[in-house]
Amino acid sequence: MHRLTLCAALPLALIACNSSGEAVASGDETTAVAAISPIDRLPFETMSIATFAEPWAMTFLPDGRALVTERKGVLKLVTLTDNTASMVTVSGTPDVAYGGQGGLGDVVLSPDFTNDGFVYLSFVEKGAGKDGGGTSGAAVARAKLVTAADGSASLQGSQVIWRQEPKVSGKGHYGHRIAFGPDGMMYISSGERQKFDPAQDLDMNLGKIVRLTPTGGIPSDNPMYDQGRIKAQIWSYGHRNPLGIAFDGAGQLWNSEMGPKGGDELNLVKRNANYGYPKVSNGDHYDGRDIPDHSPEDGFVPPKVWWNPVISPSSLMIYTGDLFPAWKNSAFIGALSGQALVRVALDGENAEKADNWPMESRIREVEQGPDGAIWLLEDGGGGSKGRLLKLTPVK
Ligand SMILES: [Ca+2]
Ligand SMILES: [Ca+2]
Repeated sequence: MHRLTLCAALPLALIACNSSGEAVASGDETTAVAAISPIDRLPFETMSIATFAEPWAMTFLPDGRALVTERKGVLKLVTLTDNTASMVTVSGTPDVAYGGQGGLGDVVLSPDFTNDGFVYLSFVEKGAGKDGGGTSGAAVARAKLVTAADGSASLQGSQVIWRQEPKVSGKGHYGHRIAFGPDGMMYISSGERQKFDPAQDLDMNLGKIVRLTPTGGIPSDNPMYDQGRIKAQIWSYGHRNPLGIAFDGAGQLWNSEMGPKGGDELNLVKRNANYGYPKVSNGDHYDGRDIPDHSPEDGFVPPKVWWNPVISPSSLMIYTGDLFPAWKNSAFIGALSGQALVRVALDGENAEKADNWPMESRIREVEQGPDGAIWLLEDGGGGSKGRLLKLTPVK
């Protein structure tokens, strides 16, 4: 068993995680800190605020309420008061194709939400024809969030403004996280749908990060703007399943990515850059086939940080709050198989693994709250609910 796995799986053992997430023995293994639970050692207090059915994403409104998506297609508007929650279901959400990794996905606000009221949702839809011909793909819709005096809420004027093309078989690797940049443009992470080569095929928008205007148009400064409708969307390529995208305080775009076996990644995303999948990866295919590692001068951009064994990064948040001052400009990554909250310290274009805190459940989403608290959504599923967790400094 690898030491990192041991650290997560045997939290009561006499083991502590050092800054790289590796396990280190803590003195005499027969007499040391056996009574201390790992939760007591975490540098934050964790409160369970609410539960959801397979929650996937959340975002905060300017008034402190939150929107939470549930994968079967439900959007909740959540009012948070003194560490309790009440919620209503928002009507008018798109029909989603639920199954496998598919369903309702990300939710983000328009950069001008206070004035325009637009929210953006990603979701999976079936292909055309009877039962979609067995195909599906991610899409992004924009709609106006309207809240009424009686507390009800609806999405109005919903329009699909982007789609994965082509729709293909299978129900995995949709990606479909959304982030707005300081340039006002919308970036969408698009997974390669477990089809490998599309990540290198510039006539498909699978395995890419695409950059669009807030209405789904093509910005004229995209790298392949004049090379046809699909190429024109592409900002970066050679991605596998990019499940997190976020901008840092300097306006740089980062993405966390589920790579192949031994190859989960945090990338600094640059315009027109090729991140290599499936031609190169520091991991290898799950069926055992080799993938050449990144090497200098191979033409592919290597990750800033990678994980072996994998953590299964679900989400990415770059912290700008004041509640945890030591973690400003750190990247926070939710880990699914890793069952952890992972911190990576960012310094300009460099990144370094910093912490790997065991959370004892699959973490699907990481979000920063208005007051700088860190919020997590557990994955749930398999009959269990996913909790909404609020992390605050230890008093
Ligand atoms: Ca979010
Ligand atoms: Ca490799």
